[in-house]
Amino acid sequence: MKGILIGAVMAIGVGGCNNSTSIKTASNHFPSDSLATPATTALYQNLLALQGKKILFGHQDDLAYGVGWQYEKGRSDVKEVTGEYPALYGWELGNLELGAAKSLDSVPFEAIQSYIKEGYDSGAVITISWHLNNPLNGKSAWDTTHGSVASIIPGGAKHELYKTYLDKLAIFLSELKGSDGGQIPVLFRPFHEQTGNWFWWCQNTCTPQEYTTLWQFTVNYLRNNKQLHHILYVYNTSDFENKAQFMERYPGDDYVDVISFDAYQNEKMITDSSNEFVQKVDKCLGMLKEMAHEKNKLAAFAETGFEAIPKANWWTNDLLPLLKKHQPSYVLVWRNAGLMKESGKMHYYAPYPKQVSAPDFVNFYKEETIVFQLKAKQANLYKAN
Ligand code: BMA
Repeated sequence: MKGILIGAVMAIGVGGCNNSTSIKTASNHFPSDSLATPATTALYQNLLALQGKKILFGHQDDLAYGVGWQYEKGRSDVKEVTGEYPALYGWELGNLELGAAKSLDSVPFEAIQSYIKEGYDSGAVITISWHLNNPLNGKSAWDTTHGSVASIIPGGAKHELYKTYLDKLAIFLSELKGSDGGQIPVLFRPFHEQTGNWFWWCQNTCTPQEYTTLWQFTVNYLRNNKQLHHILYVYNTSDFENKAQFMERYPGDDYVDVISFDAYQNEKMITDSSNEFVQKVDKCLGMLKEMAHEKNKLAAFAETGFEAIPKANWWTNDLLPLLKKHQPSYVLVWRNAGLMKESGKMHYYAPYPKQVSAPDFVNFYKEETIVFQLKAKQANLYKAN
């Protein structure tokens, strides 16, 4: 077992005797789901073995659209700049719970399913977010009505309605099959950024007990009632002050595989003498690494970016040193929506050809420690080692 894993890991250039401890450790650890499929277990263990050495680069909605284009087969802004696709694809399921044909970002769910298959077939990793509507009142994910979470946990007035949301999610997830016929493992990141105050599941609308009850109920329902065993669960906060705050709503090791947070750069965070984003993320990634190590979980920088990337060297000056120092398992930048009609603003987080940060992104891409699609494929992430 150990030998083959070394082979897989060496294929992307991180083998050698120094790694034997972490490789052995990784194959001794299992996903939180004791019935996880072999491919899901392999993915978890392979990512654990790579943690501390390689960082997968991910992009939200990468294959569906980019700046100035939509639904053109084979296109990807990341590929058009670097020559390669990302190693990780993020997809968003908001509106699935309503039985809609398209996501809240207007991507047809059938298309998302085939993009997920395409990503998996190419050896990349899939992660899913869900800005689901508030079952309490039918408003969006950004509604912050107090008591929303309380209303959907067992005993709550909207519990049965919430179960219908999960039923739809379960169908979508169960239909994810690769060309090899196997269920496609997904990193599912529900109820994200809960230390913030902008979603109906955030800390200002529910107690820690209600949040963990919702999380555990959700996982148990998908795992036990729906028999879905191809899911790795991603616990996620926004930026945080200390470990106690990060862990306040942690639902338990049996319900979580990846611990992560989201943080974005903006112009106001940069002055001549300081960079608030770098300082903040340095602190959070450092704490995250320690907690992941203590728990034998994966650590991830689940969402980041600088909207419209106005800083030409953002990739190698701001982001890369943070990644190299703290070595999370993966990093994902948000979607390339382009011009937003409502705000008139450009909304994108990966460069496109000729974008001001494109040359720097190529330098980032060339970094030995950063993984795009080809290195992910060589690592054979879904095969037991
Ligand atoms: C936000 C923005 C929104 C989008 C949402 C869910 O950060 O990108 O436009 O609807 O994520 O994907």
